[in-house]
Amino acid sequence: MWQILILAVFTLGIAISAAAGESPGPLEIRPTNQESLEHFQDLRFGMFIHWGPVALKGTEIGWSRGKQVPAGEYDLLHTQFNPAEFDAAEWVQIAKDAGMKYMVLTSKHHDGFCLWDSKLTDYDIMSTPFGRDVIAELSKACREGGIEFGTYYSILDWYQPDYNTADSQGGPGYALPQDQKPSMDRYVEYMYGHMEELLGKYGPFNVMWFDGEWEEPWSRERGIRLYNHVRGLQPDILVNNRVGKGRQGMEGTTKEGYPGDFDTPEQEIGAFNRERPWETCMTIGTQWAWKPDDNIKSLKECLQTLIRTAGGDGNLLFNVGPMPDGRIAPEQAQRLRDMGAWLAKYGESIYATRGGPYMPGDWGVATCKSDTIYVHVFEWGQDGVVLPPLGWMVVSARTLTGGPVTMTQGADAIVLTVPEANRHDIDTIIALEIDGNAEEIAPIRP
Ligand code: JFZ
Repeated sequence: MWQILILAVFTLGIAISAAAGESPGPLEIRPTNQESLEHFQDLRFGMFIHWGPVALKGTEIGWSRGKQVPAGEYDLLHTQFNPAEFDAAEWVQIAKDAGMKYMVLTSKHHDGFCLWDSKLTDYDIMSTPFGRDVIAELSKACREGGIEFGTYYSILDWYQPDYNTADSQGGPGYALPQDQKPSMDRYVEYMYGHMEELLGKYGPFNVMWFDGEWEEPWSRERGIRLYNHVRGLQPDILVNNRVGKGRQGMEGTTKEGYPGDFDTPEQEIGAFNRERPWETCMTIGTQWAWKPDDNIKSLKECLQTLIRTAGGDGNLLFNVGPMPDGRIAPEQAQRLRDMGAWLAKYGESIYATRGGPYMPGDWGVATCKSDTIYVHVFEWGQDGVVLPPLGWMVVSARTLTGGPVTMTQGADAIVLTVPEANRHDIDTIIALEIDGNAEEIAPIRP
């Protein structure tokens, strides 16, 4: 009995100190919600959106502040931001037409501007001539349209004077009162307040996608606490690895002992990895935010990026930067619809598949689902595609993309050929049915 009493007092003590925001005891990272993670992996393809008043300038979001656009000018762009053509249902429709299953919007980028009605700052969408809550409208449209919704949130904030770094420039007229020193603790409270607003008013989200963790004021401890805090607000949410200090380089893998449910390679396709979930984020053009006359990737590059990502067992978060008038540029929307038209035909070889068992190469990639392996061929060899044996019998072979396939299987190799007339410039897909579970075959290097 007395043990229970001691335990109760002890637990209460922890609860009180945690509620008071005191530094808690040992820093344990809450375990990942596996169900959420597996569901997320099945989605495979999402829309990333970088947007804010900077679209008026056509320069990069956050990074152009104090560079191409003087900070004083950048920080006042919101006073002219009036994207009258913004239609959340239209964005959701474009995502759906593209075959995307989720959406992640910048709620706050490095420039500190908030795209929702925040009670904690005036530097938000309600202080623009537009005056409509973008996160409210988009989260609602996503819910109605069957698209999962999450937000990007930058930890670093070059606007808030409390975010205390050498890079912090503060906004004009937003300096701290004379008697106040910048306080990272106070800034963290502000961020926690934002998490409560975002998840409380617009949630649930599928993902909280953090960024801007690399500067000096952020620490391993602060990252773990923020991860646990967000998971406490919504236990089934996923949080990317940029919440903590464990992300390594542009390949975006995570160091042992740091928080984050998935890795975040940026502007490159992640390496084949079935142990650790990952999501590549990549721009459709050359900039995250809207850039007039930007070079848009070809349909072939867009689709092969998605297929290569799936073949490595990752997700693709593909970015568009809407225009200052609120519309997604017609040429970007069209490219996305063309991707969707391909997915409408061949989506079974992408959604809810796992990468492998054949590892990616110049020849192409493989994806698989239960007893089927989808061989995606990009480049044909002299003798067709020559693959190592699987340890299982191939029961049947057919193309998804049309025409016959010839298959021979022996002790050393499986050889696949498709007549030249039936090969496709973007992807020729051959489905192999085997007499076992392809998802359980250890990766094979062709
Ligand atoms: C980050 C952001 O800075 C970028 O604007 C975008 O939101 C992307 C998804 O994530 O990307 C980075 C981060 C750091 C560097 C470059 C890009 N860096 O340090 O050079």
